[in-house]
Amino acid sequence: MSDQKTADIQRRTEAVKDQLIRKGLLAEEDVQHFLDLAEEWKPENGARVVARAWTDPEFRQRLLDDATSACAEMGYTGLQGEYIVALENTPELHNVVVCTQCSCTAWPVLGLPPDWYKSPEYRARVVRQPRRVLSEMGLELSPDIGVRVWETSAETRYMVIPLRPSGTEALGVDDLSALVTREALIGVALASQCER
Ligand SMILES: [Co+2]
Repeated sequence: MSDQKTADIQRRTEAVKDQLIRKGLLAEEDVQHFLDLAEEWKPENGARVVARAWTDPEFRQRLLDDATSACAEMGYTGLQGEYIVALENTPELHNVVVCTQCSCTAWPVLGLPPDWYKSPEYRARVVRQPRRVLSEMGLELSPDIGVRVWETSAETRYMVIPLRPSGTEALGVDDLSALVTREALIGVALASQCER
């Protein structure tokens, strides 16, 4: 590392974009198209998938069999969602997702990756010390619950189906989906009744 001052991300991004456009490798419309698409990629989509799986057993089965198609059925498809696999938490097993290489997520249902997910620390440590990392992130799992870490990649994008919280039997899909955060979809949190 040099101690040379580095411009902030915004300025660096603009500089790279300007160069790509100047060299004819990128058009301004491409950037706008991507930004428009990115508006549609959000964890609220994954939350709706989960809420439906909690309330519709046939959909849940389709999601477990072929999450790509089940998500597409709800309109959540496209770039970085070409092969989605849903991982169901159970009272005995908790799933957590990482991309150790970079920062892959299933964009249509999880949105773009949050900063902590991209951090070298999370990527390296969650593989070796999943319980400890989860605990540091506020999720204490009882020792009798197994933890499975899944390496997502450019080809396979995972989403976690968290356990439905108890006491939510009377809630409809809208209220249920409000319990599911991006963190729960990655597996570093539970679906809770106090979030969002
Ligand atoms: Co990646």
